[in-house]
Amino acid sequence: MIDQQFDLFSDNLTVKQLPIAHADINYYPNFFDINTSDFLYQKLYKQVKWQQDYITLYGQTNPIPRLTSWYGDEGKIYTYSKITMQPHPWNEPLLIIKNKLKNITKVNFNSVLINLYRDGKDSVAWHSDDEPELGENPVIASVSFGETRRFMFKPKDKNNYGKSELNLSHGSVLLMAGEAQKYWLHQIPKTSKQVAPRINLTFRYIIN
Ligand SMILES: O=C(O)CCC(=O)C(=O)O
Repeated sequence: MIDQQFDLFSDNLTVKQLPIAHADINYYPNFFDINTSDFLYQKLYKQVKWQQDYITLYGQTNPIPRLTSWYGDEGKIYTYSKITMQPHPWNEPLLIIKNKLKNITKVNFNSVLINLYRDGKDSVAWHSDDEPELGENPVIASVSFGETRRFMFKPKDKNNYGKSELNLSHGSVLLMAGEAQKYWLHQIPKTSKQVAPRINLTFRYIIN
């Protein structure tokens, strides 16, 4: 990873660039300080309207291995894996995060998908965030609170490039841009280790 250090609006932010082809991936390990991260984790854990969704594959319906929720501007509906989500209105902790993200992105995000990984059995399988409502080459800001979990990338074209991974820690932001969603898949694998819960928020811009 390539390290840089610079000041943004008096924050002394460290940013690491992940050198993977066709993608613009930047990781900010301490985007939120520890006290703010603890505060936001608690608020989100209690206030988010968590739901359990189900997925049907080959005629079998199973719960997806995490709880989720979708917040955003009115009318910003999101569909993935045949699950359609209607937005809840923004709440206070989400607006704090969304506003601070403006320091590193030029995007006024209009929605956010929130995941709660309750323990090591919770995960998200290989996928890319390439749904049509996100447009071409979306900018996605992925914010993590709670337990550190492995985040892995692999190329869609198996003949090209190798896998890449990093650990997403409490208070961090991973910014995915460029052609990241076109060329790469990502996942949070399960772990057999005893791990505490983790909340992840992926801020998005729905174009329609
Ligand atoms: O939890 C994460 O870091 C990734 C979440 C993710 O990939 C998604 O919600 O699409």
